[in-house]
Amino acid sequence: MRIVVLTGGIGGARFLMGVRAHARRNGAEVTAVVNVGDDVRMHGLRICPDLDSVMYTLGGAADPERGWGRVGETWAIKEELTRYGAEPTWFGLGDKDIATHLVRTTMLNAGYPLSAVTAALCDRWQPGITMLPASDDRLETHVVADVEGERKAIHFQEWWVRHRGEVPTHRFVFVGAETAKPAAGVLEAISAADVVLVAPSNPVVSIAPILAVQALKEAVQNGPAPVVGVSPIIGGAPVRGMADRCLATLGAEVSAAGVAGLYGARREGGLLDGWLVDTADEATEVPGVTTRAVPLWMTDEDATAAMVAHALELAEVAR
Ligand code: GDP
Ligand code: FO1
Ligand code: CA
Repeated sequence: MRIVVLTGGIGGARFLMGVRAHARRNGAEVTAVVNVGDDVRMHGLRICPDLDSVMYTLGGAADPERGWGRVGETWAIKEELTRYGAEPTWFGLGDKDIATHLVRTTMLNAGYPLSAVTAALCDRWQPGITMLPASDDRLETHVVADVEGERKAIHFQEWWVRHRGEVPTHRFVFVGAETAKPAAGVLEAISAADVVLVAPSNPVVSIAPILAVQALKEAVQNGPAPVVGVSPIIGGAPVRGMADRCLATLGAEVSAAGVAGLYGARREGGLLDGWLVDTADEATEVPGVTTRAVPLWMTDEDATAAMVAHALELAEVAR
């Protein structure tokens, strides 16, 4: 069996731990198509937060408290940069993490596509799945917000890390999406998939930028595999992070039904055949989508693998 997962960073990485556990028990192959909208260049380095969250988590090297970056990190370079007054001082790059960005940036500067660079980095971390960036082309999430009384478009990282999303926010723009193509291997993975899972990632800034790559979205919508999503919202709130702010900006309800409404039913031109919600949201109904309620707290790998088994079962039913 071939499983493709559309995913963002921390929430998606936890979900992938369960997908990998399930796949190991059942002999399945897993490909993650990872958001690149959060990517940013800082101090001359290319940083890919969602790819790194997935790679470090599956490689057993992620910091479990922060959720991003490396466990056992040190911050000597950040302190030195601060002493130089080198901007941006609001973004924390750890020493160990910087090694990843150095290798990545050197390879990108030498002309390798991000997909090849990601594969090279994964040679070290052995995530046990194939990791593909959604696109090898530039695709960056920018946020139109009022900052100190002035409306402007700022990079997603500036909106989230510098302003904690606490500025009047108007919309999200995926810069480059019109021309970005799916990365090498993405369309092949989708057309060979037996099932496509949408991780319980942020629908607005993790999954939407992936689907903003038109050919990728169409491959999922028109492909042979059933598509099952997992709700990141439980009982009307995100488990962690900024999804509530993002959904409010779009005018969408912060609920399992609200997120499914954004994705839409595949048979009505949207994305989903099936939608997994938490037992707290049992009453959720989504027109045109087969919905099932099971526990969705990713407390450990076994609980998450059980979620994945439910998602795969639902894919059969919703097919
Ligand atoms: P990011 O890119 O690092 O922000 O991570 P993702 O976009 O992949 O995932 C963020 C989402 O994961 C948030 O909206 C959370 O609500 C969701 N999430 C985190 N932990 C859990 C969990 O245990 N269960 C569910 N259902 N969602 C979760
Ligand atoms: N998140 C923060 O809240 N503060 C930081 O200084 C920060 C630095 C950082 C560096 C590398 C990296 O891969 C991620 C980093 N993050 C940081 C996390 C990141 O901003 C977001 O959580 C994700 O982009 C959302 O998916
Ligand atoms: Ca993200």
